[in-house]
Parts: sequence; C-alpha cells; structure tokens
Amino acid sequence: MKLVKAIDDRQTLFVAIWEDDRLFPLQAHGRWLSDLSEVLEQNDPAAFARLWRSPDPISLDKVSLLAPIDKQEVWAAGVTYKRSKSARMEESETAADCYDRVYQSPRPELFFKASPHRVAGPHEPLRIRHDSKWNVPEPELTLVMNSRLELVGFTIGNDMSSRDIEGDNPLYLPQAKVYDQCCGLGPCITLAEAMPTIAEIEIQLEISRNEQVVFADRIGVDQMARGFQELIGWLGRDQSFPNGVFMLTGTGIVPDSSFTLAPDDVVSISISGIGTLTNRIVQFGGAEEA
Ligand code: DO4
Ligand code: MG
Repeated sequence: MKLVKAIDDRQTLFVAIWEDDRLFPLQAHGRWLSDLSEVLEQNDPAAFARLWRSPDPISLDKVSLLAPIDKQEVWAAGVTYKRSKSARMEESETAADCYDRVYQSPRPELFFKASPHRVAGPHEPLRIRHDSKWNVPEPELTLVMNSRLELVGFTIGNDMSSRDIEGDNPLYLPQAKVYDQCCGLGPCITLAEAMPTIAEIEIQLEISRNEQVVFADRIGVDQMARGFQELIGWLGRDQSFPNGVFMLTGTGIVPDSSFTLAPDDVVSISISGIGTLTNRIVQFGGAEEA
C-alpha cells in the first residue's frame, strides 16, 4: 500500500491511499486525516488505512502531492556504499582516510539532515547553496520509522550535497548538507509489507539539462554495506523521536568529479516499489566564493 499527503484546490490537506491515478482519502469519524503519523503510529498501519479508506476517490490530476512528512526529523547515513567512499576520498585531500575508516567501522556515519521546513516534495524546487560551486543530488532509499523506531515504510530521498564545502574540511559537513530546500522526499510512503525484497530494489538517477539527459546511473540496494536494522539501532542509541523519524540510507551513485548540478536541471530518482521523485534545481544569487 502507498500513502500520500496531498492538497486540493481548496487548500485542504489530506492523507490518502494511492492506487494508479486515484487517491482514496482516509476519513475517520467524519473528518479527513491530515497527518501521516496518525497512520504510521498504528500497530497495523495498512489495516488501519483500509478501515478508514473513503469509498470516493479523487483523481490524482486534481491535487498536488506534498512531501510525505509531518513533524518528523530527517536523518541520514553516509558512506554506506563503496562508490560513496571512493568519491569522498577523491574530493577530500586532507581527510580521505576518515571515509575509509567509517566505511569499515561498526559505528556508521549518521548525521542530521533536515527538519520538515527544509524538505521539498514532488515537483518542488531543491536548492544549490549560493556559496557553493560543486553540487550533486544523492538518490537514497529512505526508511520511515514511527515513534517506537519501528520501520513502517519507505520513501525516496534526495540528500543534496555541496561537494566543495564537504571536501574542503569534513567539519563543514553540516553546511554541505543542511540548508533550506536541501532534501527531497516523496512521492509517497510505501508501507513495509508492500516493498520488494532488498535484492529486487534498484535505485535510478537521471539528471536532465535543457531536456537532454546529462547523467544517468543505477544501483541495487543489495550493494549497501549495512543493514536497515543495524542503522536504525545506531540511530536510536540514547535518542528518542516522539514524532517518528526518516533516515536516508546513503548514496551508491555519485557522478564523476567533472560533473556539477546547475540551476534549472531536473533531477529524477526512481526506486522499485515506490515510484519517481522529480525536482527542479534552483540557486539564488548565483554561485559566489565562500
Ligand atoms: O560523509 C559524508 C556524507 C556521505 C553521504 O551523504 C552518503 O554517503 O550518502
Ligand atoms: Mg548522502
């Protein structure tokens, strides 16, 4: 089952089950649900959604899909694929070995990525910082946990990254990763029971410029060096998430060093079992030196 958050032309926000080109709003006690957490916090989210599914569908083309997030924090894991390790060792002259060590260490790299207001949903713009000249999208399978840290679903995440800022000094990581419109999420949450097996999940990235594809690549999630429960276990050490939490699981696709994103590029990330998240890139004020 796929769940979305949407808004109609009267600005009414609602949570719905997504089937083909139709949305079935969830309606409890005469009102539309507006928080995904109301579903994700249930012991059996799919059964709850089936119970409260309205019989009257709304056509997908009559509404806009929003990022499938309420008040959750967004965290990310890093250097979980070999390609991420090698790309980061290339970009960082002074601290290359810290990426090699974290790839092999029991403790993963985990970092805070975004609060909800920094997240862009489907077809909303994602940003390149104005003080950066080397930027990439990072297409990442994203875990959706409720407040009990149960893995209840999956979505697509785009961990936008400023490679020049991070490469200059790893202590600049929060600036390379966290800023307004730094994180894409969507288009839906696929509940865990409906996801394909890990061996069947593929991530694809396509970047278009002036309607021409300028970069495309794909990777299987079975190339990830860490397990989902392993990452959730580390995230939950001495931390609570009363509103639930999203965790991007790292990128296995990094364009080679000559590539940088440009304003107006269109980034599409597809993941098996979820769908496609598409965003246009913006930058305000033009690139300038730090
Ligand atoms: O170490 C920096 C960030 C790594 C990351 O975001 C990734 O591997 O996806
Ligand atoms: Mg990443």
